[in-house]
Amino acid sequence: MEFITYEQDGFVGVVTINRPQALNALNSQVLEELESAFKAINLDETRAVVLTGAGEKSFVAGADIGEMSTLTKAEGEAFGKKGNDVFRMIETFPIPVIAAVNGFALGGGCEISMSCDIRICSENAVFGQPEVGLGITPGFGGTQRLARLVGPGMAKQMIYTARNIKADEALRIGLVNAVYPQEELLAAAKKMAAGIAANAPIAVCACKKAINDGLEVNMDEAIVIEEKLFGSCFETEDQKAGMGNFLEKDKEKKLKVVPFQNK
Ligand code: CO8
Repeated sequence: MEFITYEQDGFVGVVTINRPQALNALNSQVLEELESAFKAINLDETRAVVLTGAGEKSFVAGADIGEMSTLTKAEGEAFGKKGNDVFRMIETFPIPVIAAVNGFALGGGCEISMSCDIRICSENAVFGQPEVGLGITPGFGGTQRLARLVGPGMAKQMIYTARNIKADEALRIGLVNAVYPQEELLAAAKKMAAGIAANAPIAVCACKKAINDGLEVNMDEAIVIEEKLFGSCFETEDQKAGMGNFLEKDKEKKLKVVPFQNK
């Protein structure tokens, strides 16, 4: 692949968008390679993924403006669908994905971070949806995910004004969970991912599915989704080992981590 690198670090996979000469802007090729990179992740060996951008300046500076500049209405819609399909695949990826936002996260960059489960960022990170200044709407899920994450009032303000916000404001409005010095960001993301990976993988995947699916339906349906996923954890090796260790009162024993059973 030309624009995506992948590194396996224990149970953690690190996907890096590597097009620093264009501040990691997303063109069609980057989107296709991202899709391939995620589809190639071995879920027997990987329990959490970190998504980041190459360099110290930019996570992703948006969709590629040069590529978009000459699109027709139909081509614009198709480009939006391509991005939406890839981002939805990340959002529904069976294991947690942490965005380590290491600089600009504008337009499609903010949008791809929002398709991840968790966002942490560097002190120099800048978030924004500048699309209305370019004569378009956010087209990779920004109108939907930003409103769900920070509430419709703040999302509308950010989108209508096209004003960028810095890391401290992103933290204040709940767009990111934590801010780190640039040099500590990737290590912090990997540490969080490794912490997730040390927990029972079947249960972690079920939690992701329960939260994601539950947010799309009303509470009566949502709690049924949780009940079914809760039930699906029983009789698994993780559940037997996890509860067995507790009942044995063996403080030395960690939760036994076993390969996925329920993919
Ligand atoms: N697309 C293409 N190239 C880009 C992009 C981009 N989004 N961002 C930066 N680049 C390129 C620049 O053209 C430049 O290339 P070159 O060196 O060949 O001239 C290189 O990256 C470095 O950029 P700058 O010289 O501009 O660097 P600065 O430090 O001066 O500025 C900024 C950094 C502020 C990030 C600036 O580059 C910028 O404003 N970039 C555009 C940000 C933006 O508007 N992003 C949103 C794009 S729209 C979008 O994402 C919509 C998503 C939904 C699409 C739906 C499809 C229908």
